Amino acid sequence: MFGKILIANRGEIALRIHRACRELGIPTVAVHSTADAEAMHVRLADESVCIGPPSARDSYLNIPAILTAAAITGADAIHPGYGFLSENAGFVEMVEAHGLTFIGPSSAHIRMMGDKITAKTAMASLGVPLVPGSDGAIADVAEAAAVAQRIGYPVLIKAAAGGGGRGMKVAHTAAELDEAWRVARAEARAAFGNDSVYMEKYLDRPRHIELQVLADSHGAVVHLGERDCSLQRRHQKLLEEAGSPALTGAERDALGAVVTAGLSKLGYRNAGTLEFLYQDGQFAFIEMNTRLQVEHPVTEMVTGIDIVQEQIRIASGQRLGYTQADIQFRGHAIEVRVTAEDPDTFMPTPGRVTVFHAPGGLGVRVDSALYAGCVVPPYYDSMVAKLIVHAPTRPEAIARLRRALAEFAVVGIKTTIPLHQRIVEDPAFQAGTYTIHWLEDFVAATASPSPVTAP
Ligand code: MV4
Repeated sequence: MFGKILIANRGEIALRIHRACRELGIPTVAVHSTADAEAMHVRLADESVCIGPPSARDSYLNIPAILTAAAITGADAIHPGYGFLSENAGFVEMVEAHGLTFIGPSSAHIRMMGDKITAKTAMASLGVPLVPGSDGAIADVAEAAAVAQRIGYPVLIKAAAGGGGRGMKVAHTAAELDEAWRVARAEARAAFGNDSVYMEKYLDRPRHIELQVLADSHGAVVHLGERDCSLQRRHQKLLEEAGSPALTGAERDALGAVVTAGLSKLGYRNAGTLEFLYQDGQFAFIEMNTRLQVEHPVTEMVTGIDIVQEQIRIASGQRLGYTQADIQFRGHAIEVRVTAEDPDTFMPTPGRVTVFHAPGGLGVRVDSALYAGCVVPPYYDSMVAKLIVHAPTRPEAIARLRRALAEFAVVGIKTTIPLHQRIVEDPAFQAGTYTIHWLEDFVAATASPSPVTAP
């Protein structure tokens, strides 16, 4: 097992990783920007190193500074958390070149999944279902027209280097194809420096369902069930559930069997998440994330498995201590992401938190690095807390979420807690019938009007 782990992240996820390390008896090193000198992740870690000024580019993305921090503290492994350097294959290679262990997949698998075309090609060869679409990259608009003709409109042009919704263009008819093609190419080149694009049939009302997997370095792979992440706005998830209200246990088992067999063949290692669109009873793989995800706690609550501890054990070469048959799914879990944003306008609201009271009680978990008196800096992601509830059934989980949201006190900055309170009361949310488009319409219909400014 590792002697010391450097946590290359900040905020709630740095704390989450620290907690896993502590329970495994492993000392931790926090790294931080000058803006985070007083942050909770720095306070709790055994050691801390300042790695640069507030800008993430100069601190949490500063590879030489992070490797130097590992060297001077004698850390032998690095956990990247999510975001920042977590899916940077070049970083993984540098970590390994310095004789350290990256807690995550191989650089080759990160690179393969980072290109959405090679990811899809790999999954197709393993028998994982895909959306009908182009066989790889599309060279020119004539080829785009031919593929669209074959699969039928509407179609979606996506950037190979994209993901998370950037660089996508819909063409509803042949008349719209030329424009969609040109805009998608230009956006892909501008955003990623790579104008490789591919095409898929556009699904008009899917759910976003993802499957969590764990794979050890000896070929054993298990899945930890699915999460339904359909409740998102502008590609930012607001609420996630495990399991999906739309799925049966038999559908989960069938998908899990195909995916785990495929990943074992691929030699994938550590934690991973396969993203699917689910519509009309059909799954279609779209992307794979090779990092720990923000919403991993809902899976932990229903399986009882500490995913971060598992990542650390796997990276140290240990075998999974169980098989798929040992994994049981118990009850229902819901996570809401509390952000430092105005709940109506979504404008960021950094500043000092004067009061912080997290809810508690049976089946309530709060992952947050906030404390009374802390300052939420303006430089980073606005998520400040995750509230996770677990109960035997979905209706009970919703009742627990309502109760916990009412107890949650964050004073000094505006947060999205009032928005979550509105969602919980909505009949469509309670029925669980929503698609990826539901939340955007809900926000438009229920946001309080902005105050009118006098001339
Ligand atoms: C799609 C789609 C419909 N059809 N692909 C957006 C983010 C990226 N990960 C994939 N995305 C989509 N791909 C086909 N063939 C609709 C979306 C999409 C979406 C997907 C998941 C969660 C929220 C979304 C919001 C808008 C569009």
